[in-house]
This record gives sequence, C-alpha cells and structure tokens, in this order.
Amino acid sequence: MRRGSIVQLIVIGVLAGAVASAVALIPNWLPSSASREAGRIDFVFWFVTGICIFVFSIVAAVSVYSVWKFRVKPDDDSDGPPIHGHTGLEIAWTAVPALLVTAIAIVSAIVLAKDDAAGANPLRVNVYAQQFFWSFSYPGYGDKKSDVLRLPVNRSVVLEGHSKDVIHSFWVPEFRQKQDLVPGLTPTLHITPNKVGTYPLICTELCGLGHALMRSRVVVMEPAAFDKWASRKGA
Ligand SMILES: [Cu+2]
Repeated sequence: MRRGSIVQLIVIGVLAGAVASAVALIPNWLPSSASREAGRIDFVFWFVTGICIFVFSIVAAVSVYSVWKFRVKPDDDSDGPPIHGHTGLEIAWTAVPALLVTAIAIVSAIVLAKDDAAGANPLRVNVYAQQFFWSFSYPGYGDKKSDVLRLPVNRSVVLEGHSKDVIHSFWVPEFRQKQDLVPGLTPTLHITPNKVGTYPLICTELCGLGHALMRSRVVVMEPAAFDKWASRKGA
C-alpha cells in the first residue's frame, strides 16, 4: 500500500472519529448521576462508547476511501477481479474485536461485583409495587411505612423488591440501575446515593392500564434529617 493512501485513510479515520466524538460528547445524553453505582455504570457506558467510536472510525475510513478510490465508470458493468483472502488481515479483524469484547466483559464484571457489594451495615428497605403505586417500609425503624422512598446520603442501601400482583420494574434514572419486581421473588438492589435531592422513581415494566402513572419520588436526605424522619411515628 502506498504511503499516500495510508495518510489519506488516517485523515478520514480521524475526521470520522472527531465527528462521532462530538456527537457522543456535546449533547447531554445522560441524566445527572446521584449514586456511587451510577458513576461506575457511566464509566462502563463511556468505555464502550470509546471502543465504538474507534471501530466506527476504521470502518468509515475504509468505506469512504473505497467509494472514493475504487469507483467504476458509470458504463462499466464488468465484474471486479477475483480476489483471494488475506490471512494476516483476517487474523487481525478476528483478534482485535475478540480482545475488545473481552475487555468489555472484564470491566462490566468488575463494575457489577463492586455495585453489588453492600458492605457491613446497609440500610434495608422493602419496596412494594402494585397496580399502580409504590410503597416502602423500613424494617430497621419499626417497619415505618412511606409512599415516598426516603434515603440517607452516602449510606449503602439494600432495597428488597416485592410485587403484590404483576411484574413491575423499579427504575431511578439518576441511580442508573433497574430491577424487575416479579411476584413470588424478592430480588435485591444495592444503591449508595451520593447526592442530596429529589429524583423520579418510575415503573418501567408495562403493568396494566395505569402503568404510565405508576411513579413516585426518591428523596435523598442528610443522615440526621433522615434519622429524624425515620424515627418519627406515622408516615
Ligand atoms: Cu408499570
């Protein structure tokens, strides 16, 4: 391959990479992040996005270069010359994607394991889903009930999911994680909120006519304010 062709390919690849990076970085694609787990999940997201941009740049460079340099005349109906495979190239395009996919698998496994590690003394909260609302109870505080999920900031929380009727799904965009709540099962979800604020809690499993209205709120509070609220009798 001529030196000039390689330079041209690299220039197209860099341009394609720059455009793809701008599309990835300039709009604000993700909601703000309000938990330690969300930060790690975002890291996986950007890690995979970076790999995608890298692969896209190579594919775009080869495609644009081929269309530009190897275009036939409009009246040329002949078949192209028969070509033979290129062993080195085939090994490269098998090995490189295999390495990239392995890297994604390892990074994801580490993040999943870390996100699941609830530590020694997590706050336990029962999450109840039913058509079409959410309710919560705090076994550590005399089984206190609430219609709003109140959590202290910077403390590990283990949510135990319960569905009273059909399948629902617990999702707080700012926490990133999502958990299906299936009748008869009690899945757990570990979250460490790290930003005080109020966030939407949304059901993301079509659960019936009122599904679109099945929403609540998560209020992340300072620990002292949370303790005061949780120790008070009544909702
Ligand atoms: Cu629903």
